[in-house]
Amino acid sequence: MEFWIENTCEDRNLGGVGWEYLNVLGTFVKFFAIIFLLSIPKVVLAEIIQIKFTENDTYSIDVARIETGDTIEWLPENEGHNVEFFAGPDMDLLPKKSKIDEFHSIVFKIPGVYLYGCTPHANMGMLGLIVVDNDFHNIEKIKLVELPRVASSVLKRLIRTAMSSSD
Ligand SMILES: [Cu+2]
Repeated sequence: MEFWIENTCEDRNLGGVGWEYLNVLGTFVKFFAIIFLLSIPKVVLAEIIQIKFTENDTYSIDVARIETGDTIEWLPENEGHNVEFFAGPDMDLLPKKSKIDEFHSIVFKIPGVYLYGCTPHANMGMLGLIVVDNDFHNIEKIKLVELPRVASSVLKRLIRTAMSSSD
């Protein structure tokens, strides 16, 4: 009788050790799974948005809403256009201007609103807005950018579009 009880206890102990081991292993697996899952979205969510120069002297996307780390590529699919920045969250550090008919690519790292246009056609309203991280902190400065009448009304429309889809 005594022997039988001892034996059961030993079995139970062994079983206990086994479960503990599995629990520790499970915790490790969960820990690394979480770390893994947390690290994925940052990589996957960095997007590339492509904007074309159209035959109507416009940009195919006039209001682009992106996140920090996203890239915008401008594709010179029609001739005679480029990209020049007029305003942004950091006025001392505006993205660089592109040459006419050249492919251009910029990674946006500072949240805020950017205004750009085509050097030869901005006055006619060939403008684009980029909103990074839904951040409108510098929108008043964007509104103050001086442009000729047609361009100025285009800018107002772009700002309305950007702000109406901001939620
Ligand atoms: Cu142009």
